[in-house]
Amino acid sequence: MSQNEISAIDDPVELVDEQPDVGAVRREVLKGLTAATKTLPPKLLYDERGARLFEDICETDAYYVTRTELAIMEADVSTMARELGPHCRLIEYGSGASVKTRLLLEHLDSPAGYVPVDIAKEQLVETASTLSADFPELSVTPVCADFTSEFTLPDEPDDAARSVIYCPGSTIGNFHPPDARRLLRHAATVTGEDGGVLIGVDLLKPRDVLERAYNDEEGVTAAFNLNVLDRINRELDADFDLDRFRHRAFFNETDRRVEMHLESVGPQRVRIDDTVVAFEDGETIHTECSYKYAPEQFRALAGSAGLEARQVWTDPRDYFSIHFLVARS
Ligand code: AVJ
Repeated sequence: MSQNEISAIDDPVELVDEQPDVGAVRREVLKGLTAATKTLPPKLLYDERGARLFEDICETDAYYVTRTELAIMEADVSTMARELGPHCRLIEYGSGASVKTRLLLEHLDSPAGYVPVDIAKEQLVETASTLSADFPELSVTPVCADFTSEFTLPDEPDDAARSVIYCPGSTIGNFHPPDARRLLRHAATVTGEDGGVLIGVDLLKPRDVLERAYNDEEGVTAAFNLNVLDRINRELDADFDLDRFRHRAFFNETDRRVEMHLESVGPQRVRIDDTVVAFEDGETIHTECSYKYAPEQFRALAGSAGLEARQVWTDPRDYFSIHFLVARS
């Protein structure tokens, strides 16, 4: 799926480029759209435009997630930095704009490197260059990859006391619990006995708050969701009519997740390369799950991956949580 090459970009940072190529995207799109229940993997939402739209979502009034997590970071970053300890190498899964990471990096004692991993290449390169300029002492090694499949991490530098995987934003919520467990177990093997996982997890809360957050009045989330069809039109040879799909997001209480779908307006046929996909009126493409946890549920999930919480931080409303997980003794 990937060409593993190291290319010099803007002077100080070197990109490890394992971004899935168009062939990999095509395979995932066709697999998802020809299945009995149509789905697209949420990672496909993050092309260049999608990554920018997600940043806009974070600015909406309704989307409490980013704002709440940032407030927890602001309140507790010193304690977090102390837990992570001196000479810690930080590996971030789904780094995006790295806003919260800045706060952490500012408070860490002599960090031994920062490895942002993200699938959205343009945003990754730009963020890594800016961070590298703002933290001149810090070695920044961006890796463009799909962290749900095999990818290469740079070796731990000799002066690193430990590696910690940072996974903020409730990115873990995009995974069905068995996949989340696998990801956590893999993270535990990457960081080993001395390392850890600092992870943001969105919490269960009243339905109206959740549904508002994924149906903002400005329509940014709708644009973000619909962009995946536009991206498929642009990157593959496809003819989705964006006016004939509608954004739908709702809380599925049984499965404790917010679901995002694209609903067909009327019956229609869409062509992707040589494949024709038929939609019934009202049929949907399921584009995202965003699981919400009770703190003890997440604790149990981490436990089943061999990790235990050394510390958990929340906000006063208990909307969001940040867990520092270490290998279970
Ligand atoms: C970045 C995956 C955490 O699930 O809340 C925001 C993505 N989707 N609005 C989330 C998202 C719709 C977001 N994550």
